[in-house]
Amino acid sequence: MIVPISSLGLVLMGLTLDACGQQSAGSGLASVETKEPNSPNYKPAFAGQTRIAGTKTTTPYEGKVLTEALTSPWGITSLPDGRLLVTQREGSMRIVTTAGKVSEPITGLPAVNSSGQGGLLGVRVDPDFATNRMVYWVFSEPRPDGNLTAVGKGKLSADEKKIENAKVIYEATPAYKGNLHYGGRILIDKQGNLVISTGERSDLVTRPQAQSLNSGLGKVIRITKEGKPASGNPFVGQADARPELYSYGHRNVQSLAFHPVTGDLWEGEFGPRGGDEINRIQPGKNYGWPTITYGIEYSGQKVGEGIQQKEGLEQPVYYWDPSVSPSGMTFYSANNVPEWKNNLFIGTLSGMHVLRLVIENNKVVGEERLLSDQLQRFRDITQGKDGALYAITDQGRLYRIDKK
Ligand SMILES: [Ca+2]
Repeated sequence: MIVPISSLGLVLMGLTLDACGQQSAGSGLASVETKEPNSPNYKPAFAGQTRIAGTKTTTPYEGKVLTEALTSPWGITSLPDGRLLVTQREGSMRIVTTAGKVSEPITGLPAVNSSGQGGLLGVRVDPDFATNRMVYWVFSEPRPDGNLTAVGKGKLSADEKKIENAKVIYEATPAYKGNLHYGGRILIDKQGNLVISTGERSDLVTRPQAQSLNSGLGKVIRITKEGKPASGNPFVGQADARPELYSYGHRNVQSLAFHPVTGDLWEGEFGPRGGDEINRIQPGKNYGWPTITYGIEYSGQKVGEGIQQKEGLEQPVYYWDPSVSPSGMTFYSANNVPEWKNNLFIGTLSGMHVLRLVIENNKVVGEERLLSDQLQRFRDITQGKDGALYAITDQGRLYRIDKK
């Protein structure tokens, strides 16, 4: 099924002159957000931190559904041959071709707790996968005292039917009896370390641990492929701090991506009612939750003191109110659609679109919402070996998003 997105009307809008009469690719249109904020009294820390000007892709492109046969897919990544490895939340993986052919479930993974937001989550393959066939994944691990975000690794068998010698290499303790806010993304950095995101488990009782350097909750974590703290981590040698921590003060991090030019680590996390954020992560820094936030409690109450800025706490590069629920994200580094180069693409859940952010000098200068007409909860997105974007949805679809 082919869903045409671009039209002549959109092309013309993309060339609209802004109020100053200057043609601008990123600042010519009204903000894509038209709904009232939950917190109209919360003011951004700097111009352009929210509700930036809209932008429109002028290159004709399409979002094509390749399959609808996936079951709650959560993470997607490319294999060296261009096929896609996809996790399913219930605890299995599938290999999908770019023609949409779906393999039988790959078994052999450790048990997952798939209640609530838990299950088999993010996935990456080793940079040397072609020779070692190693796979790394994040999951919610059942434990006698609750459950927690954990990291596993194992070898994809030659027949691609199972993961062999699966091993749990890291556990973001403490465990907790809940089923929300596991984080769950994973990247492999240039040094070959695993960069993992966790969540603060949502409840008021665990939330303060996002600020604790002696807890795995609400963090970005950087470990070796053996699960040990990576060398160069910011808190190595500091008393009462865990050496595997990379940044802290996070709520529930389902977005991680490296910028293709600067190499910086970018992160996205859910706020409560409003306050979803994009951050540029620097090692050792405190990203504020729950001390500062642009969101409010689901009840409508303020969070903590109800402050949005504080000395020593990092401001998000960008935030949304109301929420869009940013999940998986990727920077676009291909040439298929030149105007997308180095843009950030984010799958949104409650927003039900693929979000495109144009970023210049570490600031957001334009926002676009793609595939809104599909009414899908976009869980993760990755760039394929062919330079197309591939996105999975909670409803079980895999999309290819590319030039027509
Ligand atoms: Ca924050």
